[in-house]
Amino acid sequence: MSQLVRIDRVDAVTVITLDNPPVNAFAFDLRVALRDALVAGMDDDGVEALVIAAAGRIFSAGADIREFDSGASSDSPSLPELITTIEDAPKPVVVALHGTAVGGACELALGCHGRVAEAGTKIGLPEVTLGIVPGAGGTQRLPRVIGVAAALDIIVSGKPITAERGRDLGLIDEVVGADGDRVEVAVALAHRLATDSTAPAKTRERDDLLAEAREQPGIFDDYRGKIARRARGFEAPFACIDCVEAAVTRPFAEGIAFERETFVRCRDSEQSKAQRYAFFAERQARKVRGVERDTPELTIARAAVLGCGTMGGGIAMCFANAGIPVIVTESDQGVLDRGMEAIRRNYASTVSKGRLSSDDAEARISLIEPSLDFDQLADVDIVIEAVFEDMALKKDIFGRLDAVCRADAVLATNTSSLDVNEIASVTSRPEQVVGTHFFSPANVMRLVEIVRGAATSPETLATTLALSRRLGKVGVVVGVCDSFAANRMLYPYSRQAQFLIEEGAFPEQIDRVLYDFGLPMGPFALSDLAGIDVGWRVRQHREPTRPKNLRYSAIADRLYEMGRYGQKTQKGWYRYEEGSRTPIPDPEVADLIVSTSEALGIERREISDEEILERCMYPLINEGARILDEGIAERASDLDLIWMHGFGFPRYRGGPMFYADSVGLKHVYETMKSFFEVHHDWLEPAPLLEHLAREGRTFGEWTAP
Ligand code: T1G
Repeated sequence: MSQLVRIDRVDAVTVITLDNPPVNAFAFDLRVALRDALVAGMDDDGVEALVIAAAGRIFSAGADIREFDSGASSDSPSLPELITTIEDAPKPVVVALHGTAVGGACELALGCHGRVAEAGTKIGLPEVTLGIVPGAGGTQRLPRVIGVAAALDIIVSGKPITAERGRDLGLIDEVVGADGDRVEVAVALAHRLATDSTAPAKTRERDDLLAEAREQPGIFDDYRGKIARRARGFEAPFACIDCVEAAVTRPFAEGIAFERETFVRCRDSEQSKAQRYAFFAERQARKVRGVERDTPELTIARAAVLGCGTMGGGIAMCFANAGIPVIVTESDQGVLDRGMEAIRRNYASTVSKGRLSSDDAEARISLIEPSLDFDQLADVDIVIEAVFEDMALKKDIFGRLDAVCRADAVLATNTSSLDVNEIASVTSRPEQVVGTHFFSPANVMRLVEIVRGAATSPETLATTLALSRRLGKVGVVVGVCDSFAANRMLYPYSRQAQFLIEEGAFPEQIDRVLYDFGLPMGPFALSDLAGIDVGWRVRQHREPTRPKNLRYSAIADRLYEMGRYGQKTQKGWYRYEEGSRTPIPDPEVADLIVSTSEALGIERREISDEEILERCMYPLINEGARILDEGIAERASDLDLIWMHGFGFPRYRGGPMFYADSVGLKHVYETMKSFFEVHHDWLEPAPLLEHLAREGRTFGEWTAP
């Protein structure tokens, strides 16, 4: 028998233990081994029932995603075939779940005649996050077991439930406490089912919980309406609803055929390729040059955040949300009180949306300790400085931190653009200094741009990467350069957007194009949200180093001088009604734009949506190529994660670099070349882009030398 499964006998029950590290993914070989073990058990007269369990940290992560591109995931015995074999078995089959059981693993459990799970086991169908629908009967069997409404929530959100919730819903027969033995309990259940005179119940034959939904056919359109905003642009969530609807409106055999057809269509779609790429990109980002699996890391039991402004407050909430006590300091009581008030308001709004209980909110707030006492930082494991973006101020603070903090503490800065090496140079421990650039709102956006200084040690990086995961963030390591990777790619994007309005477009046209492309908002609405005054201050700060041959559009400066700071003043690129965030085009801005063109001697022209998309996207991609060439980022997928988790770039497009590969680098290069010939500016094609385009290669294939 294959090494991938172990067979044991407990009295008359065969126990099949899956063992395919690291996550017991149902790759072809494991499927064959499981099939053979099942057949052997079925054919053995001495066996009255079977239990399927698994070795390792988790039960199983489901189908092997890497087999999708090769099509091996459909090779026989496929998962659907295995599950039908189990469901139709003449002897009861009971599953014993632990850790995590998702995707095909949850579907396998649904085909079993009994389900036991360890307390806390995560059970779910995350396929939608990969741009697919469950493809092994999940959309047909889950509603039959727990009802349509609960099944829709699990399948369309992709979020797992706990074993305890599963028991309450009727999915799990028995939950085993920490002191119990899941296999023992499963064997006992299997024996009981075997001694029961009736044949094992087939999930597919259950219909009772579908009846209710048949009475309310409108629930599916209601559900489509309910998710329309958050699932905008994604195909899979709606395909999932179609499949569950088929479970209600069609006989099982037709429903399962519809699910299969839908699964194959989604699996082969560009969206799913992008979302699978994003899944593996998130795993790749944890593999950083010089940081090994066994690189020691500092455990963060106590943290501190310097500055309780918008960013500092949000970062403190991240620690509290992860259950880590955090001190948040300020130099002024009034500022500290306002910062803490903002944190309380933030939690109150989450509670009011039903996303957090007020007890949990109180528990988290109690983990945040406001303080004016700098010396209190003497005993924390990490300090994240989040004060105003000024080098002199940051250097002063890091000098003081170096004196006060424990020798092994990590000193991090939330700077979004300043030289981390220069900040580290004022300390005696530059190897423990690192950039941790959070994105606003810090308690929501999942990206942490981890800036590796010249002296930052592998231990400090390992500590910061592990901490990012604990905070529920995606940590991406980049090197030191002006504005690192995220903002450095943002500049050419927003620059070209501003030049396009000088040449003939208006903010609302450009924002519509980028919004329809899938971004949460266009560059002008984003600028109004971030604050035109903030952009003005950054420009003032950068002015001394701005290359004189690189002019920038002065319209934003005019808006600043007119006191139009954006949403905060209800006037920016757009105007806003009192209490509303809906941008309304403002004739005063349109006039300013037209008069600016005249003043610059620019004859305004019709600009197509296609040119707008390319003129904004391609310079951003081009800058990404420069960043890779300079070794500031290790791989293109890291830049894609930065854009997906930092700026809300649509996951179904895989990020700007993956998008460029899907468009074709030859086209991106040729287009950049034509832009450069016309507009010059910051548009010269990057050498790496030219090189890959000439060789017909992709950013995805490129690896750092
Ligand atoms: N297939 C292939 N490789 C996988 C995998 C999978 N399903 N899941 C994880 N890996 C790899 C991962 O790339 C990493 O590799 C290592 O395992 C450890 O993973 C028919 C069609 C289960 C919550 O969407 O969400 O079933 O980087 O670091 O943090 O309907 O892995 O070490 O080389 O993430 O402990 C649906 C995907 C599949 C779950 C564990 N399943 N996995 O998290 O470990 S589609 C999923 C996860 C399906 C059926 C359909 C997580 C995890 P490497 P890790 P972790």
